[in-house]
Amino acid sequence: MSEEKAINPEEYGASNIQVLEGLEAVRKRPAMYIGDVGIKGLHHLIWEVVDNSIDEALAGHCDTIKVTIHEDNSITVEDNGRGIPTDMHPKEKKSALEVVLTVLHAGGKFDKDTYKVSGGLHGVGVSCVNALSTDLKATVHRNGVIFEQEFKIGVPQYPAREIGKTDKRGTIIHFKPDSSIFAITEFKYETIANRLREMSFLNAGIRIYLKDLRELEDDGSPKSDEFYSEGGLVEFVKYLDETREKIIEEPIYIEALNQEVPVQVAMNYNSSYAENVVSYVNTINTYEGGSHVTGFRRALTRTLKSYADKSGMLEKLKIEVSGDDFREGLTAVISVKVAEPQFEGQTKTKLGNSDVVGAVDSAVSEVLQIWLEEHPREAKIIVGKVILAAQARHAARKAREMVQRKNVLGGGGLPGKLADCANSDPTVCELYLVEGDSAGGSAKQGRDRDFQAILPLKGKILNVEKAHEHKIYDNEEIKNILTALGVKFGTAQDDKELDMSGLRYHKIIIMTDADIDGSHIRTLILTLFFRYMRPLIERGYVYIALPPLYLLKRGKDERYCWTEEERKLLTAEMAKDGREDSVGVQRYKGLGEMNPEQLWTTTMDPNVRTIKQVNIDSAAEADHLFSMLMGDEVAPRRDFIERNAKYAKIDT
Ligand code: 0RA
Repeated sequence: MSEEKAINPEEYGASNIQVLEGLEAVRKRPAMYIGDVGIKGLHHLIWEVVDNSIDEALAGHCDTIKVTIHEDNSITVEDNGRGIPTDMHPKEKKSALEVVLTVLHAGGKFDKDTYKVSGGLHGVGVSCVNALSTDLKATVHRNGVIFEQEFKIGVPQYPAREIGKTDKRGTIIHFKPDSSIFAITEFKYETIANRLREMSFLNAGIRIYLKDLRELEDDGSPKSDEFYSEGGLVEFVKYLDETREKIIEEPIYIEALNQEVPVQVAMNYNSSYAENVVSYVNTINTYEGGSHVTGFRRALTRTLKSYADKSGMLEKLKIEVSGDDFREGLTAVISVKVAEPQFEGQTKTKLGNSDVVGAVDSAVSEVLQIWLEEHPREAKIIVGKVILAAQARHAARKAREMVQRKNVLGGGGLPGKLADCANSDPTVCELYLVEGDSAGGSAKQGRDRDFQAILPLKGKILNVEKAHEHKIYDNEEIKNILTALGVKFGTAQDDKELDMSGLRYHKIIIMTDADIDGSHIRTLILTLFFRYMRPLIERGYVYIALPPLYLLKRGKDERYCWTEEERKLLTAEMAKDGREDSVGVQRYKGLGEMNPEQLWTTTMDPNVRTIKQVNIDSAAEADHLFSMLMGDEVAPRRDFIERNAKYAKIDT
């Protein structure tokens, strides 16, 4: 933070020292309030404001929220709620509006009837957003009057003032994040869209609009979306499984709202092998699960097991059915509301409150048991699927044991195709997964042998989205990846757990050709990591290499470009005398067209390369994307590729 941007107490008046100290604290240690000052923290500002509008909607006073990204990367959030109260606050001697916007945690103080449930992870209130914005303007339509008040880095520029009459109701917050606080100030449309979509599923009946004035469609209108869900979690499950083949027509819906811990669950089974349980506490995605997920699993296993036992279907089965078997091909969304959530775990996204286990367990058991009895045909299909899962798990364990034993007996044998690095410290070592033997050869010659290892991959690896686990042990390329990495699947306690104790590289870099095949192979590899080695993605170990798309040449002047835009700019720059045709263009279609030295200088040299870290922003959205890109249904995939063609061009 620069000196002149600090809050100046003299300008502000001594009576406000306390308020000032609060806002100053936010500016001094923003990460304590919003998590970080990177891209996540930046977007957190929007969630904070939208959460307030959602709370207003949950209290039954608002049904529409509009979010606008302006050209200057400022944001407007507008709702049609009651409007933040504007009357004078007796103790503070200023309007309630000003208090809400300047006093930490003041947000809900005026309204004891509604208890804030939409946010909660940070739940710091709009005053934080205000403190971290160079400019914020609040406009309130309330009781027939329009009020406004403006702030700079949280400091009011004037008391709330009346500016006109209105027949509308609602609150409009416009803010511009402070670039001296945030490392990045560019908002990402997809990140916002994904969160708002999620919000609309989690809060059925609220209409949320998103508009991006930075980006115009071909017809000149701004890029926009509308998110609205009538069916809530049931529709969420349908959305997640859009491209999967469902084995039950309609998702099962469970709700128990009139209790200490309100519980909502929607679930369905599909013909895939993956378990996809997405969980929320107060609409915050709990990636690491926790007590609500434990309660759900317990109830599911116990209730289905008891039904299956009674049905006699398990009698012929020679092997034990395990908890995992009840979750193969399961897609579920769990949403609970907890008054004082305790968040634990590495990323503080694991619910700790132990009383929630029982609340979810009893709600799910009770409703699921009745559902099974009322739907004998569907129940039979589910139990049949569980039996197949148990058998396949048995086969997978055998195959896994065989492969993993062979690896040990073969002297820990690394794959013959792996060109390993000299260094044995995993924290500095990198593994390049390279498409094709010829590019693999160039990479082997071009690399820094000390810490860079190369594993060439031949052709397309198995699509793990559509194959059961035991199949992956038949696949040479996948086996090579696993042995090179040094990871194992399955521990004594848990068939699904990833044993990373032998992990040999902390950077795993996927390097494929810049064409359709290349992007397909990249997606296949990512799917393997997403389904079987997700902790590696979560820890930030997985990257995508970005080889250049073009080489421009004019005499001795050679430059690489990564985007079409860059190519145009550089071509113009290189042809200063105006003759652009004097600049030679080579379009790289494959990595193989680059010699070892070129590959090193453009794509592998840590000092100059750009590599893209793969992260799981929203597990639910990532799952939807993976299933869509790898699933059977062609239409949504084509749709997606077309929608994202602009971005795909840069990447592929
Ligand atoms: C405090 C009290 C009341 C509403 C709000 C805050 C409120 C805050 C925000 C923030 C964004 N949109 C909002 N809408 C409402 C209730 C006041 C009453 O009783 O009328």
